[in-house]
Amino acid sequence: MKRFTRREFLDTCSRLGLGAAGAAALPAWAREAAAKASAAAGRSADLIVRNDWPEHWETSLEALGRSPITPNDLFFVRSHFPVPPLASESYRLEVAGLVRRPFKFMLADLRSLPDVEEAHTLECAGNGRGLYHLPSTSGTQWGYGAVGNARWTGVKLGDLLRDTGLAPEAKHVWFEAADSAPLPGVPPFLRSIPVEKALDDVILAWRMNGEPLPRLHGGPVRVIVPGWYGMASTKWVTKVRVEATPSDNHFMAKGYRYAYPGGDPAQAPPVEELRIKSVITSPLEGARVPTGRLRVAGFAWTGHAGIDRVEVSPDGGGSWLPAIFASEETPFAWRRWEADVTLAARGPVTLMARATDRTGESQPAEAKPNAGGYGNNSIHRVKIDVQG
Ligand SMILES: Nc1nc2c(c(=O)[nH]1)N[C@H]1C(S)=C(S)[C@@H](COP(=O)(O)O)O[C@H]1N2
Ligand SMILES: [Mo]
Repeated sequence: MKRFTRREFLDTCSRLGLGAAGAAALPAWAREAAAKASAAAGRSADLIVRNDWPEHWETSLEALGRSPITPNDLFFVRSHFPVPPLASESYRLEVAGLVRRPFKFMLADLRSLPDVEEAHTLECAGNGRGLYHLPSTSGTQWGYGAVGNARWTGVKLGDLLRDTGLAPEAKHVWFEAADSAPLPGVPPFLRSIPVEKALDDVILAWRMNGEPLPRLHGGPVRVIVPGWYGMASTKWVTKVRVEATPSDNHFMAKGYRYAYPGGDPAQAPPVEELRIKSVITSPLEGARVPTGRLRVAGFAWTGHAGIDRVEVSPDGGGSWLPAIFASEETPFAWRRWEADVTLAARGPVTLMARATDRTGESQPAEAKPNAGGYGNNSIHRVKIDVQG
């Protein structure tokens, strides 16, 4: 097992906000988890490591472009704390709070219920943070690949809640998880969603792309909140707590808010639904291509509105032509699109892709920067070089 050098150890502690004093107090299980994570030498070379531990791993655009379903070992990872030790055999999911019949489910109980398998796109709210222009934003400087699309298998949370029954005052569903900061004093990751969303399409998933849910992605069981940014999809969920009010946890009240410069922080709107967005996965930045016809391809995704169209510009926004969809439409899964452009002249070219949803909302040329660096859905520009 890899040993932490003192330097790595202190770096990790400072990233966790623990300070040097914290390092000495780090419990053995956390040190072990850290060593295991570092030993993840099997990690695919297509993952860009933005932070080693806790894991902030991003998928390269080239890898994303290979298939509409992102394979598990290429799927981006974003954890606030170390992966918790949570065994399938002893796993329990408690459903409590404003329910008529509180219950503790074992994994086998969950698996015996009718299941669904649905492809949903998961995007970190901070995806694209590193691409915002000034003012600079703190947090992991993600590029384009803190997003992926997987098939999630599990039970509909609504089915479970209809079984346990809801009290009339039930308005919000809180998700407690098994992960925690290695030291006391740091709030746990705890988010809630409105009960209407919980009853509608939320999945408690134990399989990802047909395999048991990997621990890095929240195994044995995680929440998938379709159409919302990734922070809503609690990994390692251990308790579903039905309450009358939303959670006032740090990650609800302070984190994940669109705090625009000059705005009142108390009024900052919460980060919830995915914004309409598209990326170009081919060609890649810096590609050298011959004159003539070029296939441009990528993905587009959004929240409840659904995608209406994608347009591609072969000349930095001077003209736009429609892309065609190359994958089926299912709710909250991205769609692959393609367009053939003709490049007549040699020289540098800026390709652009712009998606529009069914309410008519299009991607902005530049998304409005906000203190947390959330929701960057600026139009993707790819500079290529057309050669003879
Ligand atoms: N318990 C728990 N759930 C969590 C997180 C976390 O740190 N702890 N991170 C959230 C965030 S910010 C994102 S973007 C997604 C990332 O899921 P992934 O690592 O499977 O890609 O998980 C969410 N669920
Ligand atoms: Mo995230």
